[in-house]
Amino acid sequence: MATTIRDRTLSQTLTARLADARARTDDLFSVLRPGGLFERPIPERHRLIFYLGHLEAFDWNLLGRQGHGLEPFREEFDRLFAFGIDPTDGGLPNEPASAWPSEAEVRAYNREVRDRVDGCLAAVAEPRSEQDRHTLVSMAIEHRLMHAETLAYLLHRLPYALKEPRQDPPYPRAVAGPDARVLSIPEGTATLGQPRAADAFGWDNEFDPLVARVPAFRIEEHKVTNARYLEFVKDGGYAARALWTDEDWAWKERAGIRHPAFWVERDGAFAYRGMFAETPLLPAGPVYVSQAEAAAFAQWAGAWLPTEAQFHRAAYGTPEGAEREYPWGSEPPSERHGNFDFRRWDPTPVGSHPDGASAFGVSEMMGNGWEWTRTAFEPFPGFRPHPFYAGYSKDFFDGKHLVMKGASPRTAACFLRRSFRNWFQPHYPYVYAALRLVQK
Ligand code: AVJ
Ligand code: FE
Repeated sequence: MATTIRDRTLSQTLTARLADARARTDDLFSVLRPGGLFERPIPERHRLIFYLGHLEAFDWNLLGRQGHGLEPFREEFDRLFAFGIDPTDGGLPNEPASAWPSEAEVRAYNREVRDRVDGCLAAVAEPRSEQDRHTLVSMAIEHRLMHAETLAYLLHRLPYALKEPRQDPPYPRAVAGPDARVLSIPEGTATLGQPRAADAFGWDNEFDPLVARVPAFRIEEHKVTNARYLEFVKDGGYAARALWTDEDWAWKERAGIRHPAFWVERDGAFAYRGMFAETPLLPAGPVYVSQAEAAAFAQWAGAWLPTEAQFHRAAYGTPEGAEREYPWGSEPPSERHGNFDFRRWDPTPVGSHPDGASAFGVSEMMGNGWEWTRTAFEPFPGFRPHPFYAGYSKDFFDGKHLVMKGASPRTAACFLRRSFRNWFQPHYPYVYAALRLVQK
């Protein structure tokens, strides 16, 4: 087939999506007041200044240098800002703020990078196939949007005085309080992953498709709420050795954890640590916890966390056997389907989006908090590290990371595709991650 000029310039859609993603992350940094940029709000992560450089360095290393073979103009920054950190062994970074370049230097690098990356996007004659360019730019967009969420976890931990406050819209509408309904899911299949043939984008861990046979099981209609988790806390869940694995107990003891990281103890009661203000604990809100805490709660409740395949079956399966694209069907995700795509900073009461329910009636599987599974993050059969970014998944197939599915209020809509997989280590309590129970 003849190659036209049109084929060889990047599609308007991708260019517009990259511009949107940049606006999204620029807006996040504009939340910071002076001084905030050099803070390290989460001990296991870099100072925020790293992320300011990282988003552009990633695009430049990927599109400019790898994709287009361009020469570096500030190589030490390309390296300094190339990769984040995720220590699982308790060893924490401790370099001083003064070890980092100034904000002005990083912003100057960023401006230069954007100019050069935009030049690559506009290039008509370029060294890569149309398909490769699509993949490269999709990676840049999705990488940036993932950081729009992980940066929100970081900003969440900053003192309020270092942030310009923003306002969430009012809750969607009053709904009946969540009853603890348990739904029966009949035996059936669940397709994890996606086929390579599709011209749709996917990260390396989404291939090849894996069709799982899932025996019948029972799952709760709603995510576990703060009110219910409070019963666990009051019942001494954090002091009950038998509810925790050896590793989880050791971590919890070492870190002195006695309640979720999103709760603050005030005179013997708990308040919620919201993004921009402390508020009363929302009883019907989903509780956000680490996987270790989620697993201990499930033990206490005499239940399990779902497997990745059970989550899929409950979310996308139908009584007729066909699998859906989204829990609610094939309509593109919108506001009525759940709390996702940056519309809010904080969660809504569970059950606020009845239009997002799955065919089996499971509520809000997309949005309002990721959901922990008990499945270790591992490759599907046929996995190949992506040549453009070989470490994206492979470095985390270590038995020390667990799969999360769904979405949070700060998850971009593109990650609601069925095959998308997220993961974190079980001792990282800062993620917008909730849980839902499966009966034993
Ligand atoms: C897929 C969210 C686990 O933040 O560690 C960002 C995404 N990888 N830059 C992470 C990622 C490299 C990743 N998660
Ligand atoms: Fe990154």
